[in-house]
Amino acid sequence: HKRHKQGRGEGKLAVYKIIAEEGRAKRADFETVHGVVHTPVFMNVGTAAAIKGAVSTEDLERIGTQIELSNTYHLHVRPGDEVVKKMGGLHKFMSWNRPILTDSGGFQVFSLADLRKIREEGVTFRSHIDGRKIFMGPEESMQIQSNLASTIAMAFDECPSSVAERSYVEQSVSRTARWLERCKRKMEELNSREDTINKEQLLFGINQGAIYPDIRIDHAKRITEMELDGYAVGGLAVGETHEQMYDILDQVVPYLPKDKPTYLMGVGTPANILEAVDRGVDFFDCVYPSRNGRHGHVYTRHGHLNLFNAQYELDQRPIEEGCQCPTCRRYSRGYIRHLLKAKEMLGMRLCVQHNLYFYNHLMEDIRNAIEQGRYAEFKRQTLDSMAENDG
Ligand code: PRF
Ligand code: ZN
Repeated sequence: HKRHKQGRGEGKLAVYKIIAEEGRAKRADFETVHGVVHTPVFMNVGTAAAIKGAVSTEDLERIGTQIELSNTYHLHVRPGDEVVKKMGGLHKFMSWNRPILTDSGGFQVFSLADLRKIREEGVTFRSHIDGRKIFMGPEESMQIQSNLASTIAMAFDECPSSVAERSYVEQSVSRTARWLERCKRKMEELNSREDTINKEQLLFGINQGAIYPDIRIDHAKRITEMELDGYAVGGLAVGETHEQMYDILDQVVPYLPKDKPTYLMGVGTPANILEAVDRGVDFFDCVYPSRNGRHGHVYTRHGHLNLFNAQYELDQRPIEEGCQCPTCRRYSRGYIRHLLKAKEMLGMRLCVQHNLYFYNHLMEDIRNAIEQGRYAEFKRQTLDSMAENDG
């Protein structure tokens, strides 16, 4: 099934090949028009077509980033998706030629914008930049993502609060399911247009249902029938406990197609990722490594450090002994602490680079462990070791 059938045209490249399995954990290769993604993978977050912390796309290549994630909402507000289209699409605009996934805007509208109204047609909100009134529905989101020309577009969804009442979640999820049908139709139309930059743009559906397993399972069955290119679990890591999140994954992932990518949106800590891989997830994204890095908070296999702490003033060791990232190959904890305290941009940049490398490298170790059938052991050891200094 090399080329998935589309409404019109000759179909698009989306080959998902499982290389190894251990329990529910999958090690797969996902081939797209912009290259292969080896999963499990952590997507590096560049919300507004930039990794915060002054990390360039050249840096990303150097630290082993396979796929970058940007946001429909942010790029629509600034500089405008029409501008990105005229600049040749997001890949050319950012000078990044590996895969890009764009989130649909749904989640960002609910979490960032001044939300006005959700109706069957879509959502009306005010931009967090200039207060301008904007309407976005499934068709608008697909149009914007088509203009951006990402490798993978996400469906336009609503992410209800983790504490939303059952009756609200039921009607929200059925609307999200109807929105998905509109997304699919619109995407097929856009992919068949002459002036579309990426005519092989893929569409991932998003499972919702808060913490109600039966609503989630019904929705998962419904969207699986739509034969999309991949499936995400949304609406998690939004205030529920980690145990509740793992429990939902245990119950829902088995209803999503095993022979397609599974993406857990907005997750998470290294421990969350290790647990979710064990439950069949193979795509992740999260702002933690970049956001924490900007605050001098860095990850190591023996727990995290805060480089603002006085104990690192005269520390000549790298952030992590043996780390092969561009930061650790060259700079000491003491020097980076000085940069951070002096508010030199380089301090943030060095921390963010290390953290992204840490996540990318953790994923590489995860992939190797699954291939070698020692994932259970790897997960246990890594969790134990990372907890050492994290109390
Ligand atoms: N929907 C979308 N993007 C998201 C989420 C979601 O539910 C989440 C939830 N963790 C993060 N990003 N479209
Ligand atoms: Zn490092």
